[in-house]
Amino acid sequence: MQLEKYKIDEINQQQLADHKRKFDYVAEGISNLDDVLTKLEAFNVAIPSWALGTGGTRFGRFSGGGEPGSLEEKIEDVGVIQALNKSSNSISLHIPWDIPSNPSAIKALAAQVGLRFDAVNSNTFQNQKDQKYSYKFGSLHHVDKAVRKQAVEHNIEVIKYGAELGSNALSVWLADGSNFPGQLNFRGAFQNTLESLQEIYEALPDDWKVWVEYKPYEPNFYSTTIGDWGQSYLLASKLGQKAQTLVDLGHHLPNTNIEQIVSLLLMEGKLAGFHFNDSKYGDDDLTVGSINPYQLFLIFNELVEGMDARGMKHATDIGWMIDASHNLKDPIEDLIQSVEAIKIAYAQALIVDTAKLKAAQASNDTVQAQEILQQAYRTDVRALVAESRLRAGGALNPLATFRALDVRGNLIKERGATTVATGL
Ligand code: PSV
Ligand code: MN
Ligand code: MN
Repeated sequence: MQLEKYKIDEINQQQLADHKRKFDYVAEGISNLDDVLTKLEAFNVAIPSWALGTGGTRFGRFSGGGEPGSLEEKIEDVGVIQALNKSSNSISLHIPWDIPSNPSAIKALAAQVGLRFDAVNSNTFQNQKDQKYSYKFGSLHHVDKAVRKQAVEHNIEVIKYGAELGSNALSVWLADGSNFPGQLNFRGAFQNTLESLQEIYEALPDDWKVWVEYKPYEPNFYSTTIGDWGQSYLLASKLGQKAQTLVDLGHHLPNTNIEQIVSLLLMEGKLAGFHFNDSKYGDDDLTVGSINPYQLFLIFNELVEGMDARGMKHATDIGWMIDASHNLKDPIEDLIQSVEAIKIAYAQALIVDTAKLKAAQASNDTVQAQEILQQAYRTDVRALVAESRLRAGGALNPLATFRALDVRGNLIKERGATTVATGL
């Protein structure tokens, strides 16, 4: 299904007067209003192909109905999100969960609904049908060269799919690690990983990047071979310019200062981008901004400051992607909420009075520094985000519009109540 613009406009019309009132109120206090609106309009976050079905736990899946049964239908769903929020103009594929059997047809279909392909993700954390060697004891770090070779070849195949789709980054996350002390030689595992990644790196097209994702635990619980940003950074710097570190917000031990990690990776030109989600305990993959929106704001504050300091373009110079998925909400509603939370945090960071903050830092005025950050954080910027969306031709309120147009009901009518999407 495709959402017709006039239907979105009709609903916008009903909300316009209320929106105007809220927008005028907040806009009055924003000195860099035009800049904020332009930047918000340009900002997009990629949607993961694996988040369009109800998923999230290995203990049970409870499909809500109308789930996409094919890659084509997943593209349709992202098209719906994009029509509503005008901030989701790309899709990130996980291969082989979503194999584009005819990449040029898939690329054309995506283009019809205004989408392009973001980073492609390889998968050597599960055995695939008909593969020769098992990944039970890891993939790129494996003690056996033949297993490593198989995993390297898979990554190269993923690059080829990506190149045909017009993507320009390979995202690598490894489950490689150990469950028990003594199981692994840490240096050997690291060096094998480096050697395998070097082979993958060699296969990257000139304008491509490889993003090295880290995670402290799960599925292994004693050690993970790329367990933290230091290990990822070490690999990325040994590999070269095209390799960078990917930060998944859920991949940190509780209370880690993620914004500080982000700041330093940016400083070194090694921040690939993000997998956004939220968590209370570990890699919970909950809706972005649902648990700790202040942390999200602090991360964006470092991003805006650090990217500006390096003369980087916010919208395009790093990868913005959601990696959230769980078993309760309608997946499209969940993604709409996630993108909204990201844009709110971004808008709040854009209105931080950076000159004043620098002065407060220079004079060790801790109280004033906190006041400046919280002044921005406590500003209700939702009408700014809505205005930027209206200017881009989207819905003033994407979630309410999704419900008012009964998109899920229509998808259930079209696809049935029992379809189950591929993914987690
Ligand atoms: C692993 O927990 C991860 O965050 C990686 O990004 C995977 O590719 C993704 O989840 C989907 O399983
Ligand atoms: Mn991730
Ligand atoms: Mn994860």
